[in-house]
Amino acid sequence: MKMNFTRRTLMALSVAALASPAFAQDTVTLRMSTPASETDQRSVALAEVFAPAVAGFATYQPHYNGSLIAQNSELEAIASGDLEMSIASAQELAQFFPEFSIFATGYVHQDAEHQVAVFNDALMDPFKKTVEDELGVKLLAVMYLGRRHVNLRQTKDDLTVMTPDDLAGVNLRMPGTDAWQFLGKALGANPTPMAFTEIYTALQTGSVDGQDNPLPTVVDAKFYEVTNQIVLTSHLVDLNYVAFSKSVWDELSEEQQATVQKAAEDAAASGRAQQLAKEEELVSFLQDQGMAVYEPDMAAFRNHVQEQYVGSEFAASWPEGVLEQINALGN
Ligand code: KDO
Repeated sequence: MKMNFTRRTLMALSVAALASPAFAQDTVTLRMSTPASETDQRSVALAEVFAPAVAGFATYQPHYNGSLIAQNSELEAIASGDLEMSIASAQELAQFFPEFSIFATGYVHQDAEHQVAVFNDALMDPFKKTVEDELGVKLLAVMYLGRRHVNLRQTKDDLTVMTPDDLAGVNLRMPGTDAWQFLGKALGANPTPMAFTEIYTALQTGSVDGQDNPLPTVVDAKFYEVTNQIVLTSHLVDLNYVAFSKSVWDELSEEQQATVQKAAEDAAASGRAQQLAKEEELVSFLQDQGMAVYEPDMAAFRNHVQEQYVGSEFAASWPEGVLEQINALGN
């Protein structure tokens, strides 16, 4: 599905948000919507670290499993004043600002530390400013989702995936925005757009062959119950941003703003540590569940994915020199 947001739409949405219904009394209600579950480490970190830190002036009200706002519509909801917070993806931001696709591109971020270095570097300032000015959303911190891998229903005996060619004709569920679909194609698969909350049933019934997500998500969402193998492609070291309503931010005192900023950073750091630990320990858990977990020809995947981006409409939207700056912040 191609979503045609224009900058004019954004202006209208941001003006609507100025009414700021979050401030009904002297405490602010922070509704947060995510497709993630309550037990996802990003959700846990926000509930256990962010919420108590802001409790003096704000009530954190999380909504999980896409129950309040549909996946990839959260930023629009914040812009129009229907939501105060979300865990936003770069792919969702790329719907409004195509240049964000650089952070959603396969094999660009190297690891969690690299993500933090990129987010805190001056190269991010114009990206953050655009989102703030044009969408009325502040990106407070970067959360670590993890290394995305290909997770399939087929047994390894039926299909062993060593190179992108082996994924030809495989119906791989990817989230429903253009940047995600492009990545699915770049992997060599046949990407199928679908909301996160529909994946389990789609895998169970066989309406898709597989999906891609980090190991902690495969376990949290119990995808291992309805799949047989994980190909450790590490094709995207995935991130999310703690997104916060600018109109709510503007009504906070300077001290409250500093508290919110620190709370978001602390929550992101806590969630990152938990997620990294889980990634380490889950290979053996998944093997114990009978899953085949193996590494493909990494060079073949990396080269193929990178080749697809060269000359693409996404790469054309990247500000000059930013890819080099991102690479320079890595190892
Ligand atoms: C997914 O839909 O596969 C994805 O992993 C995409 C992420 O950007 C993020 O939205 C995530 O789902 C949800 O938070 C559920 O974990």
